[in-house]
Parts: sequence; structure tokens; C-alpha cells
Amino acid sequence: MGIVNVTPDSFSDGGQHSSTANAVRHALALIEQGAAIIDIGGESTRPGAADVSVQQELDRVMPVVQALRGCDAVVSVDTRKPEVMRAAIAEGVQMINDIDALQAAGAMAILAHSDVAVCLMHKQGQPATMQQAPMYADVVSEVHDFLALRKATAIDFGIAHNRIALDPGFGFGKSLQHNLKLLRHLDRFTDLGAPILAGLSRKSMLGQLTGRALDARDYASGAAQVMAVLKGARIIRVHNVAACADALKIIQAVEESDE
Ligand code: 9MG
Repeated sequence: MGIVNVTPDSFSDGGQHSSTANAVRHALALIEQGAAIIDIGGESTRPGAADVSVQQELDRVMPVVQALRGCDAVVSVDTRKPEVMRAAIAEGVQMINDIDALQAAGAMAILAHSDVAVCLMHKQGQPATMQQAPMYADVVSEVHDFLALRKATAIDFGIAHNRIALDPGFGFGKSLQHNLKLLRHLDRFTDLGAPILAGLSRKSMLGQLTGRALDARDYASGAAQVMAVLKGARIIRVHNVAACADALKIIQAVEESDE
């Protein structure tokens, strides 16, 4: 899953893809590099990022969605706003990536009345303050149980189980130790019966471990992503698609070498 942030304050691209043309060009390049899914987002969720109105988010995301219609990848929209979900689904996207796990009023029903896929992510708190004092008695069990509950709720609403992906939400209300524990025990989530999506790309946990700035975290991202795949993740949300695609080819070759 290649990341396309259409935000002026995007944490990883410094706003360079904030115009529709740049975002579309970037998305097509990521598809060329091997992305099977393009995740388009119009709201920055980095700690302390400013709120974005529904209209601002629609203005950023929808022209990119329209331009990517018919492209060679699944188009996903990263949003927690029901109004944006509804508009994106009407425009033909195939997936909604929701860091709020469809907890906004009306969000579940919108997805239930569609046939698109959805990623339900765990987070503790809200982006503006979530990194101030994240606390868990047992991070792995608590995140696991939250995802199990959100999946069951989605199915009760009528969202078919094979449309649901689950994500532990690395960096969303988690300390470095919480993130490391989640990655080490990611295989515990495979019993949830849904593809696990892992978003580790350039995250601050990698900066904390390596001392490197955002734009110098791709080697660390690659290592964490390989670890996630070996622990059972099936969708990897990344900035550097080319590097991740190469790493996946190596994993696949090794895994298939005994067949
Ligand atoms: C939007 N966004 C930023 N980080 C993310 C992550 O780790 N997972 C998902 N599903 N979305 C994310």
C-alpha cells in the first residue's frame, strides 16, 4: 500500500504532493514501483496536526480519486469522516482506511451499505495528544481485543468478513516499548481471521531507535516491515514502495524455496 498524502503539512513529503497533479503523478509512480493499493489521505494525523474541515478534506482528496479512476491499483481513501467516506465510495474507491475503526457516528452504516473493503485501526486517544502518556496494562492483549470487537461489530452491521483488514496502529497512542512489543508479537493478531495491515514507514519509533530524521528512515522502515511480514502482516503501508517491493520479493523467494 503506497502512501499519497495530499496535505500541505504532510509529515513525510513536506507538502510537495499537495497539489492534485503532483499527488496523481506520485500515485502513478508508486503503482509503477509495485504498489497494489494507493492510500490517499487529506488529513495529517501526526501528533499536533491541525484539524481539517470536511470540505477541505474533500477538496484535497476527491480530485485525486477522480484522476486515479481506472488505474492499475486498488484506490483507498484514508479518512475518519463519514462524509468523505460517502463521497469517496460514490466516486468508486475500493477501500476506506479509517484510523478511527469506523467509530464516528454513521460510519459503520455507510460501509455496510457499500461493497468496499475497510481497514479498522487501533489508536489510543486523539492525534493531537495521543503521544503524551499512552498507557496499557498489556498492550498486545488490549489492541488485539479492541480489533476483535471492531471486526465483530462491523460484521454485525453487515460488512462481510472478507472486506475487513485490521491494523494495530503503530505510533497511535503508543510508546516506543508499546510499539516494539506489538511488532514482536504481531503474530498474535493472525488469529483474528483478517489480513493484518502494518504501517511502520518512517514512524517516530524508528527515529527514536536510529536517531535519524524522517527522510533518512527508509532502511529502518525496511527492517521493521520485513519483520512485520515475517510475523504475518499481509498489507504494508509504505512511502518507499520500490524498496518494500524488493524486500517482499526476497521474502517470497525464500518462503517458496522449499515448495
Ligand atoms: C493514515 N495512517 C497513518 N499511519 C497509519 C497506519 O499505521 N495504519 C493505517 N491503517 N493508517 C495510517
